Amino acid sequence: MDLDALKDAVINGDVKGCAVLTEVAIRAGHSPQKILTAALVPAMQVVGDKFRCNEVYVPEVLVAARAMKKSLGLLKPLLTQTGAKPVGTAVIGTVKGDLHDIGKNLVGMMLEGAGFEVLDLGADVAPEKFVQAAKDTGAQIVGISTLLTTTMLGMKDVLQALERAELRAKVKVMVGGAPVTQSFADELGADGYGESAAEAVDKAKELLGIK
Ligand code: B1M
Repeated sequence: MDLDALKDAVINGDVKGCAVLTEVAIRAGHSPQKILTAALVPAMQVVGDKFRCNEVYVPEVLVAARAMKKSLGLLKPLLTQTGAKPVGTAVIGTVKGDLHDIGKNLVGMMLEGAGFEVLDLGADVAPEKFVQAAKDTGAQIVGISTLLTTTMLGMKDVLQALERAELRAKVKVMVGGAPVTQSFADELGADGYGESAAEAVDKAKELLGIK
C-alpha cells in the first residue's frame, strides 16, 4: 500500500479517511515511523505551505490538524508501547501564547515509547506551570515546544522561572518546534534541542546518559 492516499486525506481534512487509511497502513506492515515521515508530517508541511500562500485559511488548517490527530491517536499505542521500568520523567508543553500541539504531542508519544514517563501540560502553558509540574514530578527533563516566531522568546521565561525556583540545576531543558534552531537553543541557554521528535528522544537520552 502506498501512503499517498493517507497524506491526501490529512491535507483534505478527511478524518474518517485518515482513520481507515491509517489502520490499513498499519495492517500492511508500515512502521509507525514510516507512516509519520512518509505521510503525516509531509501532509502538514503541504497544508502549511498552502496556508502561507493564502490557498487555504485557518478553518482548513484546523480540519487538517484534526485529521492528523486522528491518525496520531491510532499510532499512539504503537509508539508508546514499552513494558519496561521508566528511564526518567519528562514534563512537556507548548509555550504560553501558542496553541500548536501536534508536534509536541508527537515528541511526548515518542518519549513514552523510549521508556520515559511523560507529563504533558498541553498548549499555551505559563512558565509557573512548567515549574510546578517539574517540582511535583521530580522530572529530569523539561521539554518546551513552540511553532510561532512570536512566542519563541517565551521559552526564555520558562528558563528564568526554573532558575527563580532553584530548579534549573536539577532539570535538563530541551526546546524544539519549527522556528527553533540549535543556535537559538544555545542563545537561550537550553541544554538540548531536537529538530524532530526522534532527535528529541535521542537528545533526552543523551542528556540523562541513557544508552
Ligand atoms: Co498555525 N502556523 N497558526 N495553526 N500552523 C504555522 C506554525 C505557520 C508556520 C503556518 C504558515 O504560515 N506557513 C505559521 C507561523 C508563522 C510564524 O510564526 N513564523 C502559523 C500561524 C501564523 C498561525 C496563526 C497565527 C494563524 C492565525 O490565526 N492567523 C494561529 C496561531 C494560534 C496560536 O497558537 N495562538 C495558528 C493556528 C493554527 C491552528 C490552530 C489552525 C493549527 C494548530 C492545531 C494544533 O496544533 N492543534 C495550525 C497548524 C496545524 C499549523 C501548521 C500548518 C502545521 C503545524 C504542525 O502541526 N506540523 C504550521 C505550518 C507548518 O509547520 N508547516 C502552522 C506538524 C508537526 C508534526 O510538526 O509541530 O513542527 P511540528 O513538530 C515537529 C518538530 O518541530 C519537532 O518535532 C515534531 C515532529 O518531528 N518538535 C520538537 C516540535 N516540538 C518539539 C519540542 C522538542 C523537540 C522537537 O523538544 C522539547
